[in-house]
Amino acid sequence: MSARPRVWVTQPVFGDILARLERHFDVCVEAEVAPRSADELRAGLRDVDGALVFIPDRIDAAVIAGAKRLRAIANVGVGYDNLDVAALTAAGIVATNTPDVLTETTADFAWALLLATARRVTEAERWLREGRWTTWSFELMLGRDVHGSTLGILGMGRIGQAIARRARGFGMRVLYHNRSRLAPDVERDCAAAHVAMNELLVHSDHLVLALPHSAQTHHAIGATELARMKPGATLVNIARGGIVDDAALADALAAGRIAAAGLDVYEGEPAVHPRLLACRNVVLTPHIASASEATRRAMVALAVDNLTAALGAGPHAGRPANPLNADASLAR
Ligand code: 8YV
Repeated sequence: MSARPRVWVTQPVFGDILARLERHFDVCVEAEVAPRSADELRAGLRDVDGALVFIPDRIDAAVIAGAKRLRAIANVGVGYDNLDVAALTAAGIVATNTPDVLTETTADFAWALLLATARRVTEAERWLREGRWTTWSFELMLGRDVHGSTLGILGMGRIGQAIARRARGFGMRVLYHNRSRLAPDVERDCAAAHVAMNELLVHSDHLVLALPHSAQTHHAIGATELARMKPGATLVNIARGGIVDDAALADALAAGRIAAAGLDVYEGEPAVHPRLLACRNVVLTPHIASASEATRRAMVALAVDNLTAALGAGPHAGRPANPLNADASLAR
C-alpha cells in the first residue's frame, strides 16, 4: 500500500500541468468533464488527502462529512462561492483559490461583452447568417456608443480595477461602487470616482458587475435596481450568476427599461433562464471570461502549487500562496 498522500482532480485539464502533482502524490484525475453530484463529491473526497476542484463542484459540510483524511481543497478560480469556507475551516481543511492570474484576461472579456452588447455584434451576425441582409440600410442595427459615455463598475477589486483602466482609451467617465472606497492613489490610477449605489445606477450608460457572490450580494441587481438604471443603459455581468435576478432582468429587457445585457454567468448555470434565451438584445456566453489558453493554464498551475504546498510538499511546503482560511490547520 502506498504511503503517499492521495489527490483527486474533478476535471481532466492540462495533463502536463497536473503531472506535477504526481511527483508528490498518488493522483486520480476524472476522465470526463461532468457535473459532480453531492454523492459523487462525497465518494470522491472520502479517501483522499486533497482535491483540485472547479466552480461547479459545491464543497459543503455534508460533502466533507465523511472525508477523514481530507486536508486541502484547491479551487481553480478566484471566486469561491462553491466552497463553504466556514465548514472547511471547522474541519481543519485548508482552502485556496487562484487570484491575480486571471485578472487581465477577465477584464478583456468584460470589454468584449460590453462592446458586443452596446454595438449589437452578435445580433447583427445572427441576422446576417440568417440570410436577411438583402439591402444596405442606413438605420440598420443602431447601437449605443461606448466612447465618451459613463461606465459604472459595481465591485472594484482587482478585476473591476483592470476593467476601469481600460476605459481610458475610450475616453469614458468611470464611476464605481464598492464596499470600501479605494485608496486615493489606486482611484487615481483607475481614473474612477466612488459613488453611492443609487448614483451608480442612475448615471451609468454601461454598468459592469465585478463583485463576488455571497449572501450579501445575492440579487444585488433586481427589479428595483433595474428600474433605477438609466433608460437605454446596458448591463454586463462577468462576475457570478445570483448577483442578478435573471427573471427581473428578462422583464426589464422585454419592457425596454434597459437596452441590452451581456451575460457570461447565470443563476442556474449551465441552465439559462428561458426568457433570456428568447431575448434578442442579450449577448450570452458560457462562463468563459477567464478562458484564454494562457490564463486557464496559469490558473491550473497555481491551484496545483497551492494544493502541493497545503499538503506539505514542494518548495513552499505548508505555505500555500492563496489560502482562504489560514486558520484552518488550527482547527485540526
Ligand atoms: C473560471 C471564474 O471559469 O475564477 C473564477 O471565479 O469564474 C472563472 O475564472 C472558473 O473559476 C473555473 O473553475
